[in-house]
Amino acid sequence: MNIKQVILQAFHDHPGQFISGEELSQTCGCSRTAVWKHIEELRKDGYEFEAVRKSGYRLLVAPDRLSAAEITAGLNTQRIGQQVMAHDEVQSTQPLAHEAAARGAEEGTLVLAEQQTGGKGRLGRQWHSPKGTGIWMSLIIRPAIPLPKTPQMTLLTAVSVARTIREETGLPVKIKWPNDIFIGDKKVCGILTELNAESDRVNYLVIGIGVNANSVAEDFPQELAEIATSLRIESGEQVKRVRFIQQFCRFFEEEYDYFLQNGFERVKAEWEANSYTIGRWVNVQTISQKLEGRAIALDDEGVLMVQDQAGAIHKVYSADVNYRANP
Ligand code: BTX
Repeated sequence: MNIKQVILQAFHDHPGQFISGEELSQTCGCSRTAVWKHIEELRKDGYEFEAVRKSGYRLLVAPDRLSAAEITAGLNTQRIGQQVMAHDEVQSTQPLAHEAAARGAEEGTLVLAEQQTGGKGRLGRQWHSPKGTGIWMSLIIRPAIPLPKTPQMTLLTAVSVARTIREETGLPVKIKWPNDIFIGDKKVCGILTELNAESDRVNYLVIGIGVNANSVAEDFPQELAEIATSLRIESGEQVKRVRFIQQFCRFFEEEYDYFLQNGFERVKAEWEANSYTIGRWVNVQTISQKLEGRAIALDDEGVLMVQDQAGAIHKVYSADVNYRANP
């Protein structure tokens, strides 16, 4: 942690309280003048402090800015989110995360940006990522799991995002197989999992997560107006993005550690309990096949099972799924 991070951590540990310059200088291991300089820098970053002679400093307002210091201060995890690379504007956080992972970035590293000019969806699609309104981030993980199990990480991520949204906003979210989070019939979050592997060994995964947090209706281009929504539009309230990310990291780590030790069963149960897909009639389009039927469950590996009208059960590994009226 750098000095700014240590100072923010101290204020986080003492919410609403004054901390003396002397105490801060001891905690940071630097002079009181250095503490003062860092406080001034934090002020320029948008933090507001009250300074009272003899009492010290008190943090009044922290900006909703996605900085490494802000996210790591008060983060309650062992490794997820402990390293943060925060950018203002990038094309996409995904290639940056791949580069960082290839250079040896630790598991749990987050790469995020206030704006993406070329945000990526699946299959070459685009992800609309305007400035300051959303959470556009890529998480690096290095699970020791066989390749066929890697799609389970997308489902694990979806379950963790869904829980974060539910607990932070109280909104009723549903997961659409495999990677979208919906509120009502509109998409509020998309997940893009990319893999780097050799023969049967996973080197790392980069999980891209895009959450429309504080977008208002005018932030969406016309083609998204009918299909996209944001947490703010749905709840009427501004989302504290830093807190949202911290909570996501906590839930993800909890779910991930449990998964590494005990397997997929819990994720499967939570996914099914929050599913938009299970029980619905769907049109499935895979690379080689078109299929109509009812989505009935996930199998033990996380593969979607669809039963056609003749009663045959098909396993769907990777596909686009559209919803249709009951026959
Ligand atoms: P997807 O292919 O399932 O969804 C992309 C489709 O969703 C688009 O074709 C469009 O119809 C719609 N869409 C585009 N932008 C939005 C939006 N902001 N809200 C709702 N719907 C939208 C989903 O792919 C995976 C998205 C991952 C995004 C993250 S952000 C951080 C990371 N960096 C990056 O470039 N991508 C990931």
